[in-house]
Amino acid sequence: MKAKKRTQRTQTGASTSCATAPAVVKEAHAMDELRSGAKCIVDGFVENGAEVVFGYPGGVVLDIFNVINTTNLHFILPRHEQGAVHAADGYARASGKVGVCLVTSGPGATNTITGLATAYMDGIPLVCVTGQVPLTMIGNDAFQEADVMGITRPITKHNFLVRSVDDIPRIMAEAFYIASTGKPGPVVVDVPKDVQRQKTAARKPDRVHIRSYNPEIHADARHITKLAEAINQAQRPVLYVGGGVIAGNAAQELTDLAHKADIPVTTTLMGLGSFPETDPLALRMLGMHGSFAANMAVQDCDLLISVGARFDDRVTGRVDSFAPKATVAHIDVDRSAIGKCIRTHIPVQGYVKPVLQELLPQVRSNTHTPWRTRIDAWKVEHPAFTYPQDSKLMLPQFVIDQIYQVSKGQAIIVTDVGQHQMWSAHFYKYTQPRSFISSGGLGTMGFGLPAAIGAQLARPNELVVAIVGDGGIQMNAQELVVAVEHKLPIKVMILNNGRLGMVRQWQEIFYNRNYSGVVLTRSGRLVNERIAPEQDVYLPDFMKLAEAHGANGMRISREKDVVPALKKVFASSEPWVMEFIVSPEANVLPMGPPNSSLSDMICKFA
Ligand SMILES: Cc1ncc(C[n+]2csc(CCOP(=O)(O)OP(=O)(O)O)c2C)c(N)n1
Repeated sequence: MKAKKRTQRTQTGASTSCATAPAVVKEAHAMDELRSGAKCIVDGFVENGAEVVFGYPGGVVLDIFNVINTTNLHFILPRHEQGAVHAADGYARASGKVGVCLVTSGPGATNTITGLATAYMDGIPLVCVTGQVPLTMIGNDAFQEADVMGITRPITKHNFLVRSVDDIPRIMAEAFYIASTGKPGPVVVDVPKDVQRQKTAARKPDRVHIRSYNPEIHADARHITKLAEAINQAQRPVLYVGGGVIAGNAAQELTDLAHKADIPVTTTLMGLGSFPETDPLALRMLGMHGSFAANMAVQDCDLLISVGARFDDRVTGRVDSFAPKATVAHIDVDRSAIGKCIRTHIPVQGYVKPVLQELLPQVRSNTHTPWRTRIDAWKVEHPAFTYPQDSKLMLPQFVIDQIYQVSKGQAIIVTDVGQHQMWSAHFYKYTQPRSFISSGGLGTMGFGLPAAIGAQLARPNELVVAIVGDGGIQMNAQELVVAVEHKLPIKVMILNNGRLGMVRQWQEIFYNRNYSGVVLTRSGRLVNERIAPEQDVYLPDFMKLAEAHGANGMRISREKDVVPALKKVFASSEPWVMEFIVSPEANVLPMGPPNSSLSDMICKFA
């Protein structure tokens, strides 16, 4: 192939040349035989460290599928491309490695969109190879053609349209590099069918160099010193920690800093597990459904140190009244996140791990006894987290509490989106990074089951528990068969309240109980405001669904059966679906009404 010089602008701001360095091609010619583009893609997965590929076939990727089974790659066939991306995402979150998926053009590619956007919002490294119609047919409305570059541009860190087979080894290396460096994110490689069939002698370059994309970021030492001085002087400091600490493998350094300088720590949903929630310094989660102590501490602190968090609106509420007394410091690898939502007084751009390592020796060993005493009083005033003890119906919070007790806090919890997600954050205490996996930024229902499959593949010897709602599980329930096929012993816990619970909660509070479009009963209407657990009016029948997919099932509606059932299922090496019939009217508390100040949170309903 003759290498054509073409330069394209990327979302990363990088300007990448799609031409292969002639020297590389020539050298390879001399040494090795030619490979097809399809083979280069599959080899590219292996050469760049992938072990598991989640893929779904179709016309324009048949050449790739023809060679993928000649490698040692562990190939998994999810039953929907959305499932493939979420599974790759769960694998990436649980392992810290790049998740990989492979899909066909047109509908195969468009089915990945929600998964890519989910990964993009949470900064998860993925490489997604999409087949494309032949180069000559692009733009002709060819069969199964979709403008993957156009569609994925705003929801990926970068995307490539491969125009020359000679570029594939280099582009594959660049895709993995871009996905995993700086703030991680998903990268799409769109490969036309004719390019897959052409031959090349090109090989993976020794090193990746992308003009205008330089993720080798070294924080300014003066900014770190300024932050250390602020920490040494602060009377009421708080560490506000996000998923960046987990992505940056900096949980130990963060914990060391908190202990050395005696700084209370609150985490975002994505930051759960970055600091042990059992530690006396833990304030637990902050924000809309955060703990009273965490939110009050943020509102009253004189120094707020954000580490790998992005001041999301679910955290800040009204930004003009967020942390009003604080000097704000922000450590983040992503420069664009600093100062985006909130005025930052001490910006530190850099990878959190080396920044914290450099910061630590400059920080004095300290105690903040009056501040800790005030915080302890908030913890007593509204303990994090509680639920009513006098409910007639089984409460979902109780079930999660028991999951925590029986698993001894050692499970990897993967959630879907809704009330159960927040309760999983409240009633399970996380002490290890990568032990809580959830779609935070996009809030994607349907994420939980496939992500749990990915997590179990990444961590085969650990207990993986998917906590899902009866609504969200129906969005990707087909993936259950994958767990059975690959003997993945995931435990799926469906908290069945017969409602789209989180939406019902908002309708109860903000729409005068007009329960519109949220009831998941046989009639689709509210038969009885408080459905008795024995009344089997919910559809689908999740036990039959489990059976149809070859999984074990168990339905539980009495509190006294929960612990023995959990013990049995956690000891099993098979996949299980457990359905808990829970109160349809439980609410997630505390709750900050949207766009209100953190100070105005509701801790109890009248
Ligand atoms: C794909 C998608 N569609 C819609 C929503 C809006 N939404 C957020 S929570 C929720 C209800 C979830 O219900 P369920 O899965 O039963 O969980 P629960 O809240 O009852 O725990 C909905 C519809 C969403 N987050 N994602």
